[in-house]
Amino acid sequence: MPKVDYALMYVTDDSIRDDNSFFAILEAALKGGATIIQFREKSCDTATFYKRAIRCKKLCDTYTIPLIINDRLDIALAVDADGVHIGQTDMPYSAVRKLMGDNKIIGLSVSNIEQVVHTNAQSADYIGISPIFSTNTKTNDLAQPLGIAGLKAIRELYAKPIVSIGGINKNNTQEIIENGADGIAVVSAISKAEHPEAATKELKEIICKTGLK
Ligand code: TZP
Ligand code: MG
Repeated sequence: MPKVDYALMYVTDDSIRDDNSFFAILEAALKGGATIIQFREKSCDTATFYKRAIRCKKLCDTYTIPLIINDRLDIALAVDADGVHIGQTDMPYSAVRKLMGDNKIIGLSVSNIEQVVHTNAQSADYIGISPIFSTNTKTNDLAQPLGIAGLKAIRELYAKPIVSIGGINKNNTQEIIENGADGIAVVSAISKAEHPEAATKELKEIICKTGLK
């Protein structure tokens, strides 16, 4: 398993249907210092998903930044992505591992303590606390935000990398890192910023200044 830097994950914004803008923002995130990319599509057809995934992979390779695919194991395999990010209602960890092999990253979203102590999370390469704060970006199936208290409780129980997602911006990043997260995952803080590259740089600076534990 390659060593992965989870400090700043840019999760692509599936509301951006124009490819030029979509890839311009992805490249801005890469230039600004995103350490890992998660490609996430929720409603497009498989052909569109695949086409974008191939382009994401090429672009991430140019910057030597790992690419994770949200939900779709088949797409992750087809484009030789670095890993996959699964949710609680996706295929279980063991089945995903069997298909992906030992050298790929598998991340799992957790929304409560029971899910953290479960073998699926304990076996995964990292977990995503989902959500840490409320957000307008994801409206479907969104659990109660866990907040900083939830992050602290999960940190006590989980030894592997923890990434937090949901409502994260430059004003709450420091607090998240200080309380034990190994990284933040953001959509709108980058995709909706007036200057996505500068916004990424700013988040990265906060993370570096705070210092990962
Ligand atoms: N999963 C939990 S919250 C979320 C996802 C994909 C959306 C996060 O978006 P934002 O804009 O960073 O709050
Ligand atoms: Mg999912």
